[in-house]
This record gives sequence, C-alpha cells and structure tokens, in this order.
Amino acid sequence: MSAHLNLSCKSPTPELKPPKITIMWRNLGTKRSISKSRHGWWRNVPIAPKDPILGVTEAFIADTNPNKINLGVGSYRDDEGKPVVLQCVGKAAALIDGEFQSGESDLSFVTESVKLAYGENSGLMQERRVAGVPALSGTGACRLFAEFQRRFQPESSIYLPMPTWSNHHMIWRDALVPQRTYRYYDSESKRLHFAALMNDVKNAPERSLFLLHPCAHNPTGIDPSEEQWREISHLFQVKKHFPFFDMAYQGFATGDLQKDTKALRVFLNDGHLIGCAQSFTKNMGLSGQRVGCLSILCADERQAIAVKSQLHQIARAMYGKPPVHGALLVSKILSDPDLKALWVHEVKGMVDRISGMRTTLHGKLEKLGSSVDWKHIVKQIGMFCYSGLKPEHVDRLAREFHIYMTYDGRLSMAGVTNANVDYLANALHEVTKSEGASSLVVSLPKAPIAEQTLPILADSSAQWEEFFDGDSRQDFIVD
Ligand code: KET
Repeated sequence: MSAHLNLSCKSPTPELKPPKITIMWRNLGTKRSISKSRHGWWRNVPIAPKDPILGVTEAFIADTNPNKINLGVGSYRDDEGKPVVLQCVGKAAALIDGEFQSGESDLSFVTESVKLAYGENSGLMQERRVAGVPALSGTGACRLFAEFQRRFQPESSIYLPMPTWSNHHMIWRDALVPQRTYRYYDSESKRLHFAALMNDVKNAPERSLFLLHPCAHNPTGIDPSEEQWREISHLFQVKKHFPFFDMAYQGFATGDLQKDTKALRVFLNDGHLIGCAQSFTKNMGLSGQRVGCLSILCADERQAIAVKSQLHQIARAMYGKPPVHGALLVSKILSDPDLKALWVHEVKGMVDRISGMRTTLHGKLEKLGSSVDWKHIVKQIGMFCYSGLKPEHVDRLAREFHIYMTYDGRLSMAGVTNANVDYLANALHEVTKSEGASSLVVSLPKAPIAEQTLPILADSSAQWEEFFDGDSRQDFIVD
C-alpha cells in the first residue's frame, strides 16, 4: 500500500515518463540476430566420442539381427541372456518395503559393506578408523575419491594399471588428477607381468597413489597370487605408496566373497592405510540401483571424522546423497544371516555359470580345429576374457556376425549362453582362421605411460590402433 502511495506521489511529468522498455528492447535486434544468438550458445560443442564400453551396447541395441550377441558391457546375464534379479534381493525388497528411509540407514550400510571388504573380524569398525560413505555405485565411489585426492593431495598423480577399466582414465581426468600407468599384463604370455609391475612400483616417486584391482581384474581376468600380493604390499610399505582398491567384482574371481578380499587382507595385515571403492552392481545384480561404498582407512578416529566430513561435503555439492533404496537392500542382505547365505550361494551360481561357459566355448573352438591357442579363455577369471582379438576382428564380428565387444577384444563372458555359444565359437573361428597359434596378442605399451591429462576415448578401431601405436610415451590427444 505504502509503495503504491510513494509511487503515485512521485508521479513523473508526461514528458519524463519511463520509456516503454519492452518495446525498445524488442526493437534492438532483428529476428535474425535473435535466432543467430540462440544458436550461438552451444555452437562450439562437439559430439562427445562414444564411450568405449557403453557405445558397444548402443550398437548392439540398434542391430535388428536375431542372432546378435552383446559381449560388451560387464553385467551379469543368465543363461537366457537376461539380467537377473537375485532371490536374496527380491526377499530383501519385501522386507524393507515401507521401512523408514532415513539417513540412519547410511550407517548400517557402510558398516556392513566395510565388514564385507575388510573382514568381519578386522575390528577396524570398532576402532572407528574407517571413513566410509555410501556412493553412487563403483563409478561414484571412484569419482568421489578422485575429487578427494585432488583436494587433499593436490600435487599427486594416480597410477593406473595398463590396461585398466577405460572409465578410470575419464574419472581421474575429470577430477583433474594427472595420470600415470604401471605395467600389469604381459600380452605375449597372457599373464601378469609381475616383474614389470614391481619395477614400476619401485620406480614411482615415494608416496605415490596407486589404483589396484583387488580381484577379477578388468579387462585382463588375471590377478596376482597371494604371494605376489605380499610382495606388492611390502614394496608399497618401503615406498610409502597409498593403495586405492577398486573392488567392483567381489566374488567373481573365485566364487567366494571372502577369498576375493585376499589382497585387502594382505595390505591390512601389513598395517597399510588404504582406500576402497565397492560396487554392488555385479555381485548383487543391482545395476539400476547404483549402490556403492567408498571407504578410507585412516590413522585414527580424529582423521576418520575429518575425512568423512570432507567426503560428505564433496558429495553434497555434486549430488547430495545417493538414493537410499539400494543401500537398504544391501544392508538387509548383509545383516540377515539367511539372506546373506542365500546371496553367497547365488554369487557362486553366477560364477559357476560363467566358468562353465568358458570351458564350453574353449571346447567348441578346439573341436572346430582353430589354429589359435585359446587356453586363456579358461585360464582367465572373473567376468571377462581378454581375448587378444584385434580391432579388425572385432569389426568383422560386429559387421558379419552381429557379435559386439569392446575394441580391445574384451569379451564379457556373462553374455555367453548355451544358446549362443556354438554361433560364437564359429564366428571366432571364422575371423581368426588366418591367425597362427600365438598370434592373438594385444599390443600394449612396453613401458609405463608418462603423465596424461587426456582420456582414452576410443570409439573406432583406428583410435585404438593410434592409442596402442609404438611410442609408449606419446600423449593421447583424442577430441
Ligand atoms: N570399477 C571397475 C573395475 C569396473 O569394471 C566397473 C564397471 C566399475 C568400477 C563401475 O561399477 P558400477 O558399480 O557399475 O558403477 N565396469 C563395467 C560396466 C561399465 O563400464 O559401466 C564394464 O567394464 O563393462
């Protein structure tokens, strides 16, 4: 009311009336310049390169051939090629239905996840030295850690195994953390290149941060033995390195969830402070729920409180909190002895199906008289077979046989079924007919790769070839 009065008191003379601003603004530009500026905002945005893994699924979906097979993404499928809802998940869902969904569920989810990874009786939770937070699955846990690393170790790099999950490169790139690689795989023998790995760990500057796959290494399907983990852990102690474990496949290496934590146990026994990203995407089939946990073992409770508060703050500004439903499912399964026993049994079932398919595929290729030595199909563990197929084989498999996999020749064994294994074996035999026994060799750089700030974003065989090409110290600039 008073505002109205004031205005009317100060009513300007007719000549000084405010101009009709809207009309003047409209007159300032022609229709043409408006539409031009509208188009201008994002004119310089290029189409992003396809994700090396998710792009495969897109190509698979677009293919209408009835025989098509998706061996791209590492998600578990049953023998009918369908995603599974584990029985333990179904039962847990019925139990948590209507349960009060408060922030308090965080606590038991984190406690249960940490117990699963670090060991039931490790006592670390009682010591309150673990800073753990729920995360948006394994990817989110890695991203959160990468951000934390940049903030609190701003001078540091991340050492990634060569090869590794392609998204590791993108995650640490986006967190602006420089990347280095350490050698892991010997393409000739298709085994762990233990000597090279130890050499690179030794030659890294003291107090470096290393990403380690504790079990079922993606993509190679090769893990260090317990003895080798001991050696690695010892060298980490000497060099004061920090191990960050990305555990996306707990259970998938041996079929036993506890055995698969052996790397963590070795490091914990040696007194290391560690970080760990856990994912329940594969081992609980919770792909759509995005459930994960990031934990950092600190020197004492005070540090753990500080670290946890920072992790919460980073997450708060990025996405708040992850959805709670998946975390409730996981904590229900992990804390209920019957559900947990059922889950343990179901994990074993998934792993047995995959290893059965390895044996069947290998047998079929032998029967076909393939000239290639395919023993690695059965020797490798976990979800993948790092086949050694070259980009031209991968291209042919997609074009002629409608079989899809990533350009590095990684096959997701979870996509192989009793119904498609004959067709797959025939196709593999067909595209490798001209190859000799030892010719399926992935070309990897011979030396560790120097600092990279750019990702590996290969969406064509040409890009993969460029990536793996000769000089291992080149910068990978892919735009
Ligand atoms: N770490 C590793 C080593 C890994 O292979 C994956 C997923 C993740 C983390 C991410 O997990 P998630 O919980 O889904 O966020 N790898 C498969 C799927 C993908 O690329 O998204 C894959 O390699 O096919």
